[in-house]
Amino acid sequence: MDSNIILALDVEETDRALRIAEEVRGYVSAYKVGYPLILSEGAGVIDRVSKIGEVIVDIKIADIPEVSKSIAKTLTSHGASGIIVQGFVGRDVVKEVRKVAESLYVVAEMSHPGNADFITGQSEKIAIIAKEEGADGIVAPATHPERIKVLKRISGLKVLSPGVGAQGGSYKEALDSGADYLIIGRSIILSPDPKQKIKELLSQR
Ligand code: OMP
Repeated sequence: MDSNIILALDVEETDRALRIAEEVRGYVSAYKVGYPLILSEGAGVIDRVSKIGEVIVDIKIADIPEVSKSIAKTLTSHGASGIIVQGFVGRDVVKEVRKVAESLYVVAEMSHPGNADFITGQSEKIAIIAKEEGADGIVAPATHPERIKVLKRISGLKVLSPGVGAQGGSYKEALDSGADYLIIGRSIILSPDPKQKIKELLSQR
């Protein structure tokens, strides 16, 4: 099935992650694996999830360029087909990670309220850097759909948008504002029937 949902596998146990991933196989475009799972179970969990479907690894890389590149290389060797890097750390970091990531996504603006403390004022600059450095997409918030529109126009890149459901954002509004993919975790994972929940979301398209 053609799906625009990226499932955030924010759980701490491999068995649970694999069970959910199998359950919704074919109904999501990719799985996002991040700190909760990798820190609990090790990077080998990326290899295991990647046998079920495409994996975007999200540890929001934000180190100096050389270290960031090394981290991205290791994640790619474990089967990450996409990698998320923080944009606020600057162009040189994005450039280095680009060299080793299959697909690269740059966080331009975040979905939580604290984003406004530092990132909001810089996000348009980050979107331009993402475009100029050849990223495949940016991350922009479904909690502020109007920002999806602006950041997509500025970058011309695909937008991956988190914040639907548990954080208050709307699937339909994010989509209508230009999001290409919706990154969704809790409202699917904690649902009694994750596959049904995904079907309900997709039916709003
Ligand atoms: P739920 O709020 O449970 O749907 O999860 C959202 C997912 O998107 C989590 O895995 C977050 O780490 C991620 N995320 C955000 O929530 N906000 C952001 O600004 C960026 C991300 C991300 O980069 O994926």
